[in-house]
Amino acid sequence: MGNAGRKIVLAASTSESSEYLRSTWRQMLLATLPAQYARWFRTDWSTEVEVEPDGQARYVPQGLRVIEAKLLERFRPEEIAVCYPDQLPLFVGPETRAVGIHAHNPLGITFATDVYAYFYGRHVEPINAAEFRRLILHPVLRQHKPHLKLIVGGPGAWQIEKKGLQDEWLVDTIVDGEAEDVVLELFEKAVRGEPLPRKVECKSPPLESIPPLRGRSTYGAVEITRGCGRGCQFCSVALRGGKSIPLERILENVRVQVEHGADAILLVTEDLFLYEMGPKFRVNVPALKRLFESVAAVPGVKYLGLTHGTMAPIVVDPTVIAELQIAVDRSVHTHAASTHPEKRYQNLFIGIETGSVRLFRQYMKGKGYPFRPEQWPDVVLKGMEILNRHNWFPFCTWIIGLPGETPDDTKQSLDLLFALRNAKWCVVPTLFVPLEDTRLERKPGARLYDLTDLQWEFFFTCWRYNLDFFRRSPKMQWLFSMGVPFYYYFLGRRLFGPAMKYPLMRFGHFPEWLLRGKLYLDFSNGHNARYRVPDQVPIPEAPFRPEIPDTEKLVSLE
Ligand code: B12
Ligand code: SF4
Repeated sequence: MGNAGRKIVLAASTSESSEYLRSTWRQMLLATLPAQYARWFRTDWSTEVEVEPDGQARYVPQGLRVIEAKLLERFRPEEIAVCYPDQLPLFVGPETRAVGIHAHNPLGITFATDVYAYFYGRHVEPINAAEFRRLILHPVLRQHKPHLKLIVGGPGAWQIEKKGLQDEWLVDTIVDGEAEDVVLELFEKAVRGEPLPRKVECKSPPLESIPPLRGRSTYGAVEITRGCGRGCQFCSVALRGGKSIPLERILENVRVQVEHGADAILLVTEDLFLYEMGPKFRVNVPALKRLFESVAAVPGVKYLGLTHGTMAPIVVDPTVIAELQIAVDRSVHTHAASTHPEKRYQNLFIGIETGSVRLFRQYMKGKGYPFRPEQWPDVVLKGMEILNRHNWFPFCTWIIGLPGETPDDTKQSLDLLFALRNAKWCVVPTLFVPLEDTRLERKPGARLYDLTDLQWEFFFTCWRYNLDFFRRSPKMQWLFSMGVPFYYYFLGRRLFGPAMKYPLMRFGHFPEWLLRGKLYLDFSNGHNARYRVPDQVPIPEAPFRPEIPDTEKLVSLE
């Protein structure tokens, strides 16, 4: 090929492609750790990726593989290359007409991301933002820009427009949403050198438009469902048309992953329990079991990983977790608290988002369906008990600062958090971010600098739990405890004021007698617990019908 370059080059940043230790949560850290101090955190692995002998990427995020597969319907394989930033000079040359870039979270401004980088100062950016910049500003793209079009797509592409960087970064087109039905026309135009629209808004494609994968995706990611239908107002995928991918297609995609060297498969979904579900979100246990067993049976598959799920289906039909035992047997994760003979546990990302019944009713009541909003705390507690009993230790997100959150709402979240103090889980507090294309897009985002003392207490109580549950050595706890006063007096107080002081002390394991009266939760003499795990959560006889924005596009509730 020499230096003539390929007609079409597709690229993703290394930090969004890396599958270090097959650990999804480690990659999530890259969205939060500050680039400037990356060496302190020993995150050299953030850019650890594997390159094929011809210089192409061994694995990239699944969304980019879908684009590659789509383009291969019209272009020859020799006309397309998929690579990481460092290999761009091998493929971008005088013949290149289009460069397509995947953006998962390019500026780190979605939820749970810049929050943590901000702890080191206002202008510190997360690692994946720095890595994306390294990709989009690569000198070879600038050198050949006069004859090529730069097209950016992916779930985080909106961030470039939001930050007004489209022109500075010379991006011709931002593709917003699922691109199957627009990508061929767009790239063909680019190849012909025709002008492109600045922005393309996509509609959910029919199932037939989603092509089988042709290459390996990061973590061996393979979609099993797309879309959701529960309609949470802060969520950008709430409006994606809901569909289950047919089992044969899933298995075909799994086989492609293995052929390209993957031994782990990540089953990608917005909600695991939507897979082949029945009417009214009824869980289809036999279909899920068949899916897991068939994927695990593909020769070469050693590990199974999962992305997202919701609590309500687990409480409606707890047998689903017991029936999916294979998910634990084939998990890559281990923890001393697991009762599995090999100490394995399975992970599922679950959005709890709030303990306030009022906020739950206002913004996300479909998440708890068929339970009523006032049953949400019980659903969370019961769901967690069922999960933990079967060695599923979920990673849960919780949103601080939803629009209109009052001190009473925060107290309700703290009460629910307190009731979960002995759970086996990880809880990630995030700040509300008004995502584009959501019903809350015009609401103000929450800011770390404005957190109340109750919100700080919530934030650091979460991290105290995580530290206690995941700390592998007493030395680590000791280091954190020592670091707390240093951080507070040298940086924290200056950046965020005194509201964080006592919550931070709880995080640092200061004695409870010092904190009594200063914080809402009292860990020493038994906080007056508002919630306990219920024996059962009754399913309402006449479940309410959540208001969902555009029912036609979504999974049917009837
Ligand atoms: C798997 C996954 C992960 C995995 C693996 C990610 C990876 N690097 O491969 C893990 C767990 C590591 C992860 C991490 C994070 N994730 Co994530 N992740 C997902 C998930 C569940 C599936 C992604 C996927 O494969 N989808 C299927 C493919 C086909 O869809 P797609 O990627 O959107 O691709 C389509 C279009 O975007 C477009 N497209 C994609 N690429 C390109 C390129 C071009 C050139 C074009 C034209 C079009 C195009 O066409 C594709 C086909 O329709 C999605 C939710 C979802 N269901 O999409 C969240 C999601 C993308 N993640 C999200 C977030 C917030 C994160 C984190 C920032 C979380 C955090 N706070 O720590 C981190 C960031 C990681 C990092 N390094 O920066 C958000 C993005 C929100 C937003 N709109 O900004 C989502 C939407 C989840 C959500 N419910 O909100 N994630
Ligand atoms: S349950 Fe809510 S937050 Fe989760 S994917 Fe569905 S709409 Fe989004």
